[in-house]
Amino acid sequence: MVLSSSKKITIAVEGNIGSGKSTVLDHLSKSSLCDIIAEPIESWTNLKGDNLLAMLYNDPHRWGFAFQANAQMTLAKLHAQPSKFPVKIMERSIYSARYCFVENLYQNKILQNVEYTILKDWFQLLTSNDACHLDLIIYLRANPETCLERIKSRNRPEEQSITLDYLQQLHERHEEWLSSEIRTLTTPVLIVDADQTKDDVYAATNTHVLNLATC
Ligand code: TTP
Repeated sequence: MVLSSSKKITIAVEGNIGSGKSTVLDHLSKSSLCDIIAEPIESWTNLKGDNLLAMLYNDPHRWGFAFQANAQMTLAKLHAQPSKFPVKIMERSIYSARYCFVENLYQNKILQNVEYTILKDWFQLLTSNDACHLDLIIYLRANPETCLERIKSRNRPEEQSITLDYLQQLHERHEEWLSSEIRTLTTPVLIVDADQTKDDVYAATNTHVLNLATC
């Protein structure tokens, strides 16, 4: 990819729950060239006093639509946030909320047809202009077993009920969306083996991001 020096670029770091996105973002935040936009998880665990993330896991049929509507909106706001740095790096994007989480809830019949249609229509509207444009997706591809281990060791209270089966499903959704063999996506994707050590993951992402930031 060739970029003029004044062109700003936006990268999304994607991957299953527990694949290590926050760790990679923390590491990239040490570069003075990158503006790091963390996932708005606080606004999901404390939405004017309600913990929507916990409500989702406790009763997905009741709260799946509300959670995904809110996730879509909060992520769209982060896409629209301007950056002073050459590279803006987002944890997740409106696209993984749509193509991984909404899709998975629908395939499991947790979202009803009408809820799925409404979420898709909002998604079309929110992504119809350039505000949600991505120049690169970094896909941290990890085995669902690795993700489960990391989720258990970080021990987020809302995520106690996450099963290996759920992570395998989400892994499939990420693969369908991002894997080079099956994807229809036009945004370039850098696939990083996220089962490696942290240092190897950092090395694989760093070189790429810094090359883009300085070219
Ligand atoms: P992730 O976005 O995967 O964030 P993470 O902190 O688990 O990432 P990592 O370990 O790689 O640093 O998920 C945060 C929580 O939000 C998780 O419980 C899944 C949930 N979630 C949804 O249910 N639907 C969504 O659309 C999104 C974006 C997240």
